[in-house]
Amino acid sequence: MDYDYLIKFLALGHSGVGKTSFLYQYTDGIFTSRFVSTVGIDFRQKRVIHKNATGRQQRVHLQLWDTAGQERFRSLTTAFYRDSMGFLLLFDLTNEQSFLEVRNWLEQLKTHAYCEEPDIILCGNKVDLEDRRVVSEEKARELAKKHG
Ligand SMILES: Nc1nc2c(ncn2[C@@H]2O[C@H](COP(=O)(O)OP(=O)(O)OP(=O)(O)O)[C@@H](O)[C@H]2O)c(=O)[nH]1
Ligand SMILES: [Mg+2]
Repeated sequence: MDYDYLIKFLALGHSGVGKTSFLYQYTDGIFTSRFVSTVGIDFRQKRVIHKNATGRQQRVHLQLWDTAGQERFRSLTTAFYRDSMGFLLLFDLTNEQSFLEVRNWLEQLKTHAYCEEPDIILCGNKVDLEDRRVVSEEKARELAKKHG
């Protein structure tokens, strides 16, 4: 174990919102426009150095779980929620339905996560598609605030 902290995050959200793309971009700096829907579950890793308040450097190993958004994999993917320390809940800014479904994903999380109020980051993806955007920053902030 050559790290100080192991942090496990899990990405979830409607199929096609860009979970795999988001994680791949973060770990490898690569984007592809081809859509290969995730089958079941997958994971990526990344090392980061975090400087704490006293200036000491800490080696953080990130384990990023990538779940399939498709309904048919639901029972498989929710089994991984319990081991996650935090969640990235994604929706697509150009897809109203993916935004409306955020509420359902939150319900799933509350049922299967390690606690009733897990740490969740709500993320509106595909911000580059400006002319197709249907979810405003205001609406997204409102929803995030409402659910804490
Ligand atoms: N323009 C644009 N396209 C994106 C972005 N993120 C993802 N995409 C595209 O959206 C499609 C779906 O992306 P994925 O990352 O495979 O979606 P996913 O959420 O992992 O889907 P599932 O695995 O089925 O749950 C692909 O064609 C991506 O290229 C983005 O930020 N901008
Ligand atoms: Mg995927």
